[in-house]
Amino acid sequence: MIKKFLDLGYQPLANSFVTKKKLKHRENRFKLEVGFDSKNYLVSILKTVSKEKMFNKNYPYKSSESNTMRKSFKEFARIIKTKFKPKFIIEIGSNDGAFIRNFNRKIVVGVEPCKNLAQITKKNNYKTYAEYWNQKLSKKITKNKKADLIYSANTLSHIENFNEIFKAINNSLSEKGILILEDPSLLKCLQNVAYDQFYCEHIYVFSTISLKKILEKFNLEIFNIENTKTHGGSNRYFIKNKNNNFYVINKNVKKEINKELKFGLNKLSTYKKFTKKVFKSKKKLIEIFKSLKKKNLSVIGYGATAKSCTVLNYCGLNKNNIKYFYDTTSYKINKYLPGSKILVKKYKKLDIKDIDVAYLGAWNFKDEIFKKEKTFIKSGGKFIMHVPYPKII
Ligand code: JHZ
Repeated sequence: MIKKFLDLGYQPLANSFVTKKKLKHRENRFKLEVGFDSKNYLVSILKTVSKEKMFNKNYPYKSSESNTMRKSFKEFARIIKTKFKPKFIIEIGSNDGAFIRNFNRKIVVGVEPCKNLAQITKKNNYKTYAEYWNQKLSKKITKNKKADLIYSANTLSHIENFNEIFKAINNSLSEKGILILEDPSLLKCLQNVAYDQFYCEHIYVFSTISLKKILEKFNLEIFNIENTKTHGGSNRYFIKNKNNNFYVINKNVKKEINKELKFGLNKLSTYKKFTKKVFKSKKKLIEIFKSLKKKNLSVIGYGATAKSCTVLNYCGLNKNNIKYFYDTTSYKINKYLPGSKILVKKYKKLDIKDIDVAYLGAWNFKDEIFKKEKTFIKSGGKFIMHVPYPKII
């Protein structure tokens, strides 16, 4: 039984950036509500949007856009090569190739339904299937050779049909093959009051206890787990078929489960407490923007993220609060953020002569961004962060 615990209002599709021509058109909106399934411990949005509406040839998000992610994928690829020595890898959701580009073209295959992104890796001569991952595709890819390793980062939380996904994964793994999933951690999301992890694309935010239950249905189990810093705190799950006795279960798994149970991720009351914190966060953020307006300060946004879409629309912030956003992604530039209709401009180094305060939409890249903007900070420039609670820093 799924119980709703959070209502984030009517939201546009988080990555549907609006062109100038369509500024006056009505946008597609959907009710963004989040619920907890007390039987499976799964947190999900209650109304989903069809995958074709979100992941198509106009998908703007590129994993390679940040130094942090490029480095993280490179480092993990190095570890994979030394630790697992895979001869055949499949990546589900290969995006613009930030992960697969670290491997020899002969041993890796990408699956990416957003054709504009698949085009990038194809151009770089990486075998890429511009299709949605499913059983039919998995059979085609592994007709001659099963995969030693399937990797998927920030993708499984976007796919609704577990049955199709995990059956396809089971079809594709070799006897000793493993699956590695990397997705935002529900524990971190709650600890950070990062309610902006909920938007149309994030159907689920997984905990270990929920993922474990899903995997059991497909005879799969987690044999190791690592906490990573990416996207505000993620988990990297190392998964195997129960018949694969090549790996032993690391005690990290039990540790993580205990941490989650101690926090109460198995109880509805925990999510209700989170909701109260979200209300407070919203109130405080609105207050901050009001006070900046009173002082007549020049406020812009930094990083036109999907996450910002949730925050801006939930808190009712618009171009009266934030003059424009800076972003480095070419596809987003000169378009408007969905719902709030704030213009996205081509990134320029922040200059105290023009800007007093920047709202950090890409708060998950705080360290990278603060390093880049150290001159602005030294000259007295400020940032607004809304996690773990709204403040000016
Ligand atoms: P970032 C997307 O979410 C969507 P978003 C998706 N659903 C998902 O799960 C995560 O990614 C993984 C810009 N930027 O990564 C680039 C700068 O302008 O937080 C990006 O537009 N300057 C698949 O959109 C945005 O910020 C910079 O210096 O919430 C970051 O988006 C840096 C570092 C980033 O993901």
